Amino acid sequence: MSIDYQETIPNNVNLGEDRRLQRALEKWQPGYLDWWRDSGPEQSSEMDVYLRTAISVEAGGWANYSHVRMPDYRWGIFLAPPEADRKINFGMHKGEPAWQEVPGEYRAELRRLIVTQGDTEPASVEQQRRLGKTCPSLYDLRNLFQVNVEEGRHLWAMVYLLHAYFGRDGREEAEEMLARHSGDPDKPRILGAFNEPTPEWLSFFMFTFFTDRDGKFQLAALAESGLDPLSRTCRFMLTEEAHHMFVGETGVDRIVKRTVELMREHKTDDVRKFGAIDLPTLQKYINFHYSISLDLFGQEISTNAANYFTMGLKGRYRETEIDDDHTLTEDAYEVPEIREGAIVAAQAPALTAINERLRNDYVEDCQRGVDKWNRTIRQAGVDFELKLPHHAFHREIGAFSSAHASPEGRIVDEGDWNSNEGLWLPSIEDKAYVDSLMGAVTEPGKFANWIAPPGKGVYGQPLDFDYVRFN
Ligand code: BYC
Repeated sequence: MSIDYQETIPNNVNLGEDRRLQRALEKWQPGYLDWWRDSGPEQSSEMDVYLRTAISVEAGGWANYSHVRMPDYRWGIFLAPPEADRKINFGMHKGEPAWQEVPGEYRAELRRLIVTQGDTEPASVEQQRRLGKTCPSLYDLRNLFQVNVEEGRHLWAMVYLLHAYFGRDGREEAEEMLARHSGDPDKPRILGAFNEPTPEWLSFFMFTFFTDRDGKFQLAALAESGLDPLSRTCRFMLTEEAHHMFVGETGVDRIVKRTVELMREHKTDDVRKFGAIDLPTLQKYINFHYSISLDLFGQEISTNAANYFTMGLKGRYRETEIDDDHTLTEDAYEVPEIREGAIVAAQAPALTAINERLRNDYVEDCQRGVDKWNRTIRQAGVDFELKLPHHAFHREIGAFSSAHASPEGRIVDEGDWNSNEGLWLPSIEDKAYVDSLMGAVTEPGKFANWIAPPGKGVYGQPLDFDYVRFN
């Protein structure tokens, strides 16, 4: 079904046939647009940006590219096509038909999951608000805006579910989405990582690599949901999410490439002299963004997660491909613990360890990206390896939150932590240095000195294409 962009709210959910819902969403829309103006990408309202807009949800149909005047971007509601006779694939309702309405007994849990998911979307736009001013190229500026408009659309996706399935409470929650703000001391965003600033582009690339990847895994787990509209929404969101992680992975890779190029050219590790970001600094940024993203998976042992699973609301990553009974009532899973100052593996009921399992799937996926960056380093003949720090490092949620650990996973005391923190995480000087490199590069085909150009342009366009037109 192709999407009608003449409608006030483009959609493929037959919104026109549900006047009440349509009116409720049209009432929410001006508040959203105000929020975008006040909290979305700064000074973007005069720009025409080469954006991908979904025109249908069928394969290929969501990839339609053209220059769009930023404030005229049309955020719509798009669900992946329904799957005939879809069943619930896990938990106590396994084998029953998927729900087309919210079961009354699971209303509170579903609302909470949807609100938590929805809250992250506008949060990330707020975090990235000022990056446009210091873009390393027009290509990157365009990618930033693409990510931003899609996060805005993901908010619409969750707000649609709240309005369509949760009545008055849902409408109130939708209002709250625009009332909380990233880093606001009085009304912060719900999850920790979404209150951290994204002040410059190195942080942006790390965020889209590590934190958007949490999005991939959480959305994949929600795509397994017994609530069919939630599953269909998340399936379509995942197609968009892939681009965000591409931006992160290739962004960091291009920085690495430029760094090792300068290291070779000048036969030195100290590339700061040449205006690039040295590998030890990149390692510190990895340590930070990876560890705060690990926290987003919740505690290792979680009754919330066990309940969501048993109720059929949130599954595991690629649930149907896992070879077990999908109820997990008898199974065990390994979880880490700190015992007598050492990290040990303990067995826990698999049901309560659902968060840990999803985190482990995430870790594996992160490692694949880090391996690619290391390949770029090796190809330049440089002897250095970027590493994911140990999962105990710099954690605020779960078993490790009560202790300090080194990136290698050694439990350390407060004094040790304090004297090493600046070596393990970006120090004030590191941040100031990275900040000092940022400055807008807006000539088509030109790139900032600290980052290599990408291998190719967007959708077959050349690198010197005018991806953003300033009016
Ligand atoms: N920060 O039982 P536990 C994305 C709370 S990213 C603050 O382990 P649970 C995106 C927790 O709420 C994906 N609080 O929790 C990326 C609970 O509170 P109560 C977002 C935290 O429920 C980039 C308590 O601690 N989607 O899409 O099993 C750009 C006990 O914890 C945190 C989702 O997260 C934290 N990090 O797991 C744009 C999916 N962690 O009950 C977008 C929906 C835990 O004591 N959310 N707490 O009041 C969920 O599935 C779950 O809420 C969580 C937490 C996995 C996050």
